[in-house]
Order: sequence, then C-alpha cells, then structure tokens
Amino acid sequence: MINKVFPTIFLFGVAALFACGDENTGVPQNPDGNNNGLGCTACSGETVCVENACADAFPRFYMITVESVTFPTMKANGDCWDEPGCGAPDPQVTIKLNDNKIAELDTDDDMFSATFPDAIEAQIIAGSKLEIALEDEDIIDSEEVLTCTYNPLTADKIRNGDLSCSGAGASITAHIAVRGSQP
Ligand SMILES: [Ca+2]
Ligand SMILES: [Ca+2]
Repeated sequence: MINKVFPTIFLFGVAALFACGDENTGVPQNPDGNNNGLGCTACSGETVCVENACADAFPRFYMITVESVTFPTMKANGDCWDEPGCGAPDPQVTIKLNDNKIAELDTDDDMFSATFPDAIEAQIIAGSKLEIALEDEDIIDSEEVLTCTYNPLTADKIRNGDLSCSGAGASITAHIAVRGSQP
C-alpha cells in the first residue's frame, strides 16, 4: 500500500506547486479549495472573488439569502403585535433593489422567528441601494419592524458577505454571495 500511496501524494504535491489555479493539469478536482479564502482576501476595490480570482464586482449576478429573522416579544411601544388576542407577528421579508421590490419572502403566520431557505438572485450594478425589510404582515397595513439598508451596496460589503442587521429587539440574518460560488 505504501508504494502505491506515496507516489500519488508526491505527484499531487509537485502538481500543486505548479497548478496555480490551472484546471487542466490533471490534478484532482477542486485542488484549490483551501485557496478560496486566500483569493477573496486578495481582492480589493471594486472587485470580488470569482472562481478564485478577483473580478469586477459590478455588474454581476449575486445570490441573497435571508437565513432567519426574529421579532421581539412586543412592539417597540409595548403593544402586542396583533389584536385581538395579543397574537404573534406574521413574518414577511421584502427585498428591494434601487427601490424596486425584487423578492417577498413569506412564511407561516404567528411566529416570533422564521427561516427562509430560498436564495434570491439579483443582478447588481455599481452604486445600487439594497434594502432587506422585516415586517409583521397585517391585513390592512403591514408593520415595519427592521430594515437592513446598504446604500450603496459596496464591493467591500459583498466581499464580507454578511448583510445581517439588528435593532429594536429584532434581527435579520442575511448573506450575499457571487452566483454559483460555494457557500
Ligand atoms: Ca400586527
Ligand atoms: Ca399574527
């Protein structure tokens, strides 16, 4: 076994030395998995890490994920979320890009926290405003609870990837990633 394994490791090591992201060297698939972070760290200015290289951040397709939201037990003024019966809030998330609604995420009613598994695709140009708003969905007027606003959404923020914000006892956990990239 040693005689079989050793040359494989040796060859892989030599190949990796010269690979530098070249995918046609016969090296096993995804040999640069550990370099993803390194590549993104190296990017700056108006660039993001795309397939292990720095590339223009805008315009580009991104995936926005709102992993979870939470409500405080009461509204800021101490009132119940819904009357009669002091009902729990009904989570709804609206994503706006340059004041245009690009997604509305709904879930079951009467919950103080919710998760949203679907990722939203968005083409983002330089200088765009992105808003992720959490509301209690009411029949007449939905109540705004918390909005994460990025105006503009910068390449630096995208490289960071974290779009979360919190306030008034509520929280939104959200992320952005280059479309097609590994989370
Ligand atoms: Ca309400
Ligand atoms: Ca309710």
